[in-house]
Amino acid sequence: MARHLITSAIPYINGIKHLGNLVGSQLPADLYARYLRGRGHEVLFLCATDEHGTPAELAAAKAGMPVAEYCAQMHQTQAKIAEGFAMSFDHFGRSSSPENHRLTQHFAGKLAEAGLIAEVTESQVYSNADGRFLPDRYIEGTCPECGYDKARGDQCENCTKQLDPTDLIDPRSAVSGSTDLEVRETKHLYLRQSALKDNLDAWIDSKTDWPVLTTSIAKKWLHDGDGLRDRGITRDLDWGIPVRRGDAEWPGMEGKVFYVWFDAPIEYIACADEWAKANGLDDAAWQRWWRTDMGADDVRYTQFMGKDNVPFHTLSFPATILGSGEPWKMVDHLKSFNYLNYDGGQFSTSQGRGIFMDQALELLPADYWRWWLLSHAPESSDSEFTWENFQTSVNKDLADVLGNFVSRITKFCRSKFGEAVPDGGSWGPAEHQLIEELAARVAKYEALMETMDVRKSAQELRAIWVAGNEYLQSVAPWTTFKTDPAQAAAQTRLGLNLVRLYAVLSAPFIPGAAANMLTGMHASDATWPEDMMQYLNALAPGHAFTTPPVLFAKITDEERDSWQTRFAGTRS
Ligand code: B3M
Ligand code: ZN
Repeated sequence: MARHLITSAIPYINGIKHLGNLVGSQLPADLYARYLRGRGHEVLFLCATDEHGTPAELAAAKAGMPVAEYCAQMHQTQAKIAEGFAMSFDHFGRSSSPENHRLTQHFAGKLAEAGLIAEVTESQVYSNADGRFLPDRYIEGTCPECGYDKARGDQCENCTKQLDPTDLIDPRSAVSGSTDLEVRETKHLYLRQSALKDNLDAWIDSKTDWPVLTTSIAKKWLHDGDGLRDRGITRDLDWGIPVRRGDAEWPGMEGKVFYVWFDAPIEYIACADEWAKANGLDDAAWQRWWRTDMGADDVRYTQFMGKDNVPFHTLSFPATILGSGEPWKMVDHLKSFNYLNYDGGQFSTSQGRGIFMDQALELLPADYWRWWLLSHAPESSDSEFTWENFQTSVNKDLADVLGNFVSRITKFCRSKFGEAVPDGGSWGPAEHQLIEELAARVAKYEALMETMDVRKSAQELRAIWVAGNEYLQSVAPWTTFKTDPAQAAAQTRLGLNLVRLYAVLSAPFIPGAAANMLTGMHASDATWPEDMMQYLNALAPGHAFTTPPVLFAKITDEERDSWQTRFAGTRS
């Protein structure tokens, strides 16, 4: 048994996330957490809302609410939707928590002690029309790197380049659209990341098992000219974590807050502290996950995120941790994702294009979405959601293959033997061949899940379902029954045991259906299979079950067409 710390990129508070956000972070993280728990490992799976910075301020202003109130409300909303998608977080925290305030100020203090903070008087864009400085998302313009014309002041969404507002070409205020901008002086703190370049380089080089997508982005920004230039970690904003040096005031920085990307990853740590407090545990309980001097040395830490978040996790956050000189756990594996596109274009929060998490749950239960998203995860390249593809995948994989298998075997048993595992007969070559095939496939499935090959894992799981279906089709207990009821009983016994096996193996992908299958089989023991022969004998003759209701309804062509039309435009 090992200990696994898992974090998902923490979603911005500024609205409900779309399915593209979900598949790039929370969902695969949940898949991995559920799998590892299923294998008997100790898991701490954390996520939170990312509540500071300009996105929060702008969204609250749009909603006409005080920002603290907006965040509290939106946190509840996001927590509820995450629950709807069956996210098995051990804690869903808030980056605005007192724990994160304390820890962020602590890190700033340590970095200052180490000489890694510079106080810089810099030129910042000031909007005369708005009467304020325009940091980050308060300003938009053209990306100097790739020419994208809706780049934000903090990052270009198109090419992932981290930006400063003054880098933008043809800048305009995101608040008023005004181009009456001027550059004024203001004092800010800079994290001297460049001083840590060699450390970071060596650290990234040591991560030989990282996906190419992760290392290539990290290396690109590390070596690409100004990739690792020192970055401002404070802002002229009202909402955020006040700039302090540990417990002490920071002279000259009154009224300023830390930059959201400085405090957001620190929330991964603070969230563990929140988790401990929420569960009445002491500091040692969370520090054993995060402090290598408190036992976190044997923790394996995996992060999940979309590719645009990679630079912050491979450079900025590690710079914060390394620079502190303290024994904090650093990430072991960083799984990143490309983008999911929507029906010929991009999912877009700002434009309301695509399907959002709340809308998805209004149409169908979480398992339908989880299965499609994970089996089409944008791993090696961007992938695309189309309603046709979604319909095909749900109807074939979930309804025809898995759902049909479960319903066929349980209904057949009920009609011929009653709702209990039947006795009699014995297993012959067909059964032994199936059991052998399953043992080999499950081993492959495990290997793919260990390495977080999400799509391939889904394919293997599907092949495991197909194997059972093909077995049932070829031995046809309904035909056998006419001539040899004892043999049909043996075949049915294996089929019923397969339902339990499928429930346990499928739970990381489709936890809802898996739970229904286990309940139907009255199976209280959901431990992972070790010995396949033994496992498929676990539900012994006489063991009662209840024929489960239909697991997955097919999506009709009418439904598909009406949804496609309904989601063709943009959300207001
Ligand atoms: N909130 C960006 C996002 O939601 C950002 C991630 C923070 S991870 C520390 O995509
Ligand atoms: Zn760009």
